[in-house]
Amino acid sequence: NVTITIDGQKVTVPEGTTILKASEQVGVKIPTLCFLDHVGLRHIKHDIGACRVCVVEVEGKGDFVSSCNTPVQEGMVIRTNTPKILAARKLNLEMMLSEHHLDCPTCPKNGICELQAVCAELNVRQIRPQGEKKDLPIDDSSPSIVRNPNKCIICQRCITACKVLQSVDILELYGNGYDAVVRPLGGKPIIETQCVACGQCALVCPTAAIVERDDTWKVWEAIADPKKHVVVQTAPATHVSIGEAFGLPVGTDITGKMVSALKRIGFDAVFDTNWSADLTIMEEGYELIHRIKNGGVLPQFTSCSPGWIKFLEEFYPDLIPHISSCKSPQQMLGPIAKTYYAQKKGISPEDIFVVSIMPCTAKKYEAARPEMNAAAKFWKNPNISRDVDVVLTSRELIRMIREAGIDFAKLPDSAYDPVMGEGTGAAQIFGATGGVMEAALRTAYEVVTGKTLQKLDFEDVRGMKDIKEASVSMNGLTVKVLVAHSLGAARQLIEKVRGGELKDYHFIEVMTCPGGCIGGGGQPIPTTVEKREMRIAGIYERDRKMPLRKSHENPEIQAIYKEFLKEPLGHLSHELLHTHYTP
Ligand code: HC0
Repeated sequence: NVTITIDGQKVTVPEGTTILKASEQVGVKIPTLCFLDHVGLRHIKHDIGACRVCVVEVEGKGDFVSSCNTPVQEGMVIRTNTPKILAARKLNLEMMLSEHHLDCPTCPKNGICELQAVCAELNVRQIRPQGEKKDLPIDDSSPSIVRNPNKCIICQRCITACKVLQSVDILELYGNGYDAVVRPLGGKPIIETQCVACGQCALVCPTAAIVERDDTWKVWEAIADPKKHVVVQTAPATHVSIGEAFGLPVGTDITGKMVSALKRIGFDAVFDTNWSADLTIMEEGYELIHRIKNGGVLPQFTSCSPGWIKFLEEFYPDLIPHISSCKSPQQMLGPIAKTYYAQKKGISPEDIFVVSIMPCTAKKYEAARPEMNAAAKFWKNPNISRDVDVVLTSRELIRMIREAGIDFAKLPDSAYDPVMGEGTGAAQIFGATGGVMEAALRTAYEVVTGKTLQKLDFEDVRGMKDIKEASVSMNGLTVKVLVAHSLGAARQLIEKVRGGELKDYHFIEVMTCPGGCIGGGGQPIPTTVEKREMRIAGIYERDRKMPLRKSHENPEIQAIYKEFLKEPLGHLSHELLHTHYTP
């Protein structure tokens, strides 16, 4: 241990602790801008000390030091708030602002910008340096994210998220000094790189240099069109994530309020992606059983996280035969809305407009994939639009609720609409890492053994450990499964699959983002380690309270098989719910 003095207070901390972290222990909050330690996985942190906003004075050292990356040493005497330090921090911020486009009222990060917040905290009231504003082109080539390099403050958090967390590594720092810029490799448009659209860069960007593409206007227009029957689906993770933006405790189950808000916004029907998550379990569970019985390619990989699919296509195309042929729950609900629901309601599928509320930026990309137009093929009618017309992230829905003047916290609860409104606890846990696997095991066990599963909670696959493992005995066969979240962790696993080390495993779940979808790139900002864990806790609490906790017990799932699909993996399922990827 090391004993130091911070602003006159003595404190003892473990060796290696940074000045920033030690200060927290004596109740001193040092402002930071480029520093990042809120990924919560594999100790990933980003402490390049570039912004110089966290500087402090250490007695005996001439210059100020950045506190985020300076470890304490025995006997250090540190000052964090002398007039000289405060002036230096302000000047560093003013230099940044002198080059920054100060269009804050119309900026997509207005209100959640860290640069704005730090300036407010440090009482910055003037900009003395004369800097030149950059005028670089905006890159909106991706269906998921938009990059505005003019707003970049070179903190390089996005590079760490892309390279270290996700192992995708398509961003680089280019140039020096004023000309320095973070850009996709080689200065290409994002769409021409191996970007998987996960949006983790947007989640950690302190300004609006990388943001989600805003598609809210398309939804307002559809709702205003009297000819359109506009339906919406809500992803599992959104059930516990929207409330925090409206002052409710992180992880609060706001399902009923979210449905009320969507109805007030004007949607004609509100459905739950939890319903189609249950449908996915039926199809994917039967697919797994089929592969095991018939010597199919194993281990089977989950296919619901579109960043993961893109990652495999880009980096491991030889492993594509391992991916389940099931579409994701989002992409199952879309074509069912334009076929089964359309028929049941007597609505022309041409008039149905499907909106998704997702925690994920990659879902925008997924919906835009060319093969996701099963409804048009089913009806042989090119006038039917894509299976899912518009995907909005959690952040976009939050903006729409604000725009509509809805006092979210005071909303009463409403129920989802019938046909695709019911979801089980198994579907709810899809939103957390390990949840798809746990849901699949709950159903597979009962289907294979014909017995009732006594203990529904598979604790081994829960939690923030990056790679998790479980095994379950079913009629003499030990089914072995693995779970990974973040693409960096997934890469470690699938390197082993490629090397033939995991031959005796049956099923692998991969979620692109840390913590699973509750940590998705479209989630409320900031998404810290603590928030990820609180959202996960909210997910499992909702599961515990659900009257039905196994996908095959969902009465609306039983109904669609009886009335329409007939059986899992049947002819109609293949036409509407499955797809294939070309290596
Ligand atoms: Fe997820 Fe999904 S669980 S990917 O994380 O499978 O985005 O929440 O909607 O589709 O259901 C995201 C979340 C979904 C899908 C579901 C799956």
